[in-house]
Amino acid sequence: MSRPHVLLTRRWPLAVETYLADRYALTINSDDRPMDEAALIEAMRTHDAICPTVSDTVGAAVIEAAGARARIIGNYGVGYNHVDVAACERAGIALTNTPDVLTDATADLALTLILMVARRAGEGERMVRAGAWPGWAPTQMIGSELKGKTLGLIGFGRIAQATAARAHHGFGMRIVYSAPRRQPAEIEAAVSATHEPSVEALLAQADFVSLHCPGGAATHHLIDAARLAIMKPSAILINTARGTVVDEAALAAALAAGTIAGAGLDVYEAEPQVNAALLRLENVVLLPHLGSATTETRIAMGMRVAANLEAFFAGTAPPDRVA
Ligand code: 8YV
Repeated sequence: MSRPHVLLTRRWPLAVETYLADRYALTINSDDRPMDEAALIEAMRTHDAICPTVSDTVGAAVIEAAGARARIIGNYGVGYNHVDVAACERAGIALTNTPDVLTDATADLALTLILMVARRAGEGERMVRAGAWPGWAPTQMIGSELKGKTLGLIGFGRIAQATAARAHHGFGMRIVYSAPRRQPAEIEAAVSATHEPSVEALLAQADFVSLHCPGGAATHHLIDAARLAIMKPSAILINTARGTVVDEAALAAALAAGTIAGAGLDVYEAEPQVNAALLRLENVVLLPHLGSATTETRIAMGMRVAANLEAFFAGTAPPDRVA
């Protein structure tokens, strides 16, 4: 039997590319630039599996392309809001993701942002690099401490729980979360978390708010002008989830007006574009979607896709099937 044809829409870590090339007829988009719709449709017709990333839009036109040969979409990433799940279901195409393996890296990045914003690290680094540091002063660039502060988590899945563990056990923060589903008592107890059913009530009490819900229609602009207005003027908003969860224009206005004190963002509404008003503000730290960007995690993500493909082509259930 000929080997299944597999497409990677971007360059992956070499170790994973080599692993896949040993097992499949592998096509790699060596340009390493997002493929357009026409290229993705053509790939659906010529491959048995396509493996996209968050930088690809895999909509119904791609999934339901006439003459599609692909039977599985092995997404490289845990979030799959860039793939039309309903179209996969209609077309009977399997969709898999890569949970677990990026939990620690993403939680580490949430803490990186919390600390950077709280201690004004981006602002300080810009000042030093600009040659504008006048020297140490008792009142210079004063930030805030984490100990005893309340971290409000929106969403309480794997990444939120790992963020809570770091914040609670490492930094002495109090944990409150809001999520559609309350977690079992032992999961709450592990980080002394309190469940707060109302997002508004959570926003009103949190010193730091960190977003850990999925993207997509259900969470679009969950944080909007009205909800930003409920937050404390000293509060800091962190987003390592999906850019669409926050109304970026409303956030920029809230940061400029002092409605909240600061923000740390790793994700944006229209990546790689960043709202121009945010770029002008000092009290926001802006990272280029680095959540899972460690050597260990990016290899593990690729191997997780490989495990899903292997199961699928062996005729068994892929472990991470989401549609
Ligand atoms: C990935 C992410 O790098 O996995 C996710 O959902 O947001 C990132 O950590 C990206 O999605 C890869 O497709």
